[in-house]
Amino acid sequence: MAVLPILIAPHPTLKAKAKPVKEVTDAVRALLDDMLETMYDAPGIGLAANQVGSLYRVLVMDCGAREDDEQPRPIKIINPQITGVSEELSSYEEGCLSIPEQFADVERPAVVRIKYLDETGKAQERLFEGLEATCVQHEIDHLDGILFVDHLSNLKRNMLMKKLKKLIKEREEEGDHA
Ligand code: GNR
Ligand code: NI
Repeated sequence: MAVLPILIAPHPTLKAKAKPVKEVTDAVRALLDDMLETMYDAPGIGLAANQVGSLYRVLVMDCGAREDDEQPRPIKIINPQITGVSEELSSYEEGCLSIPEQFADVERPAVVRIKYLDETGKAQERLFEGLEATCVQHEIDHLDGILFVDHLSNLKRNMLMKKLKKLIKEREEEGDHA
């Protein structure tokens, strides 16, 4: 297992479409484990392959314990397909590890049905609701080269990307002096 570097926008791999996994091999399982370790280290609640420079159609997430059990709930998802969306929408203030320290409200279907392969290669289909619905749609967007800021007006997106550019520049300057 390893913590992988996370790509920061703008980066061409974050704009690329990830390709379906043909066979769930040990290499795919190793990537999923590294992605979970990277996600927990960040920390974040989801991570898509594009963010660590891979173009396999895989994502991981863990939206945390429900009720009072504190157990981690890692989910590994291969070749996800959205097979249904609710008419009801839900708005959530989203962030992204590839767009650090920037946040904005994004509206998406409140409930989605996702068909995918698990890490054993077995087909699964289940509903995602609440934060999990927001997160899985955010991650599937990544696999299609889409970032949460792409759901905003041009004005808002340009503002966030400008703030991000400034943040990265400041971080680089701090690095130089350290
Ligand atoms: O850690 C994350 N938090 C988050 C909050 C609201 C909506 C989506 C997310 S996903 C994000 C991690 C990330 O960038 N995944 O791609
Ligand atoms: Ni993200």
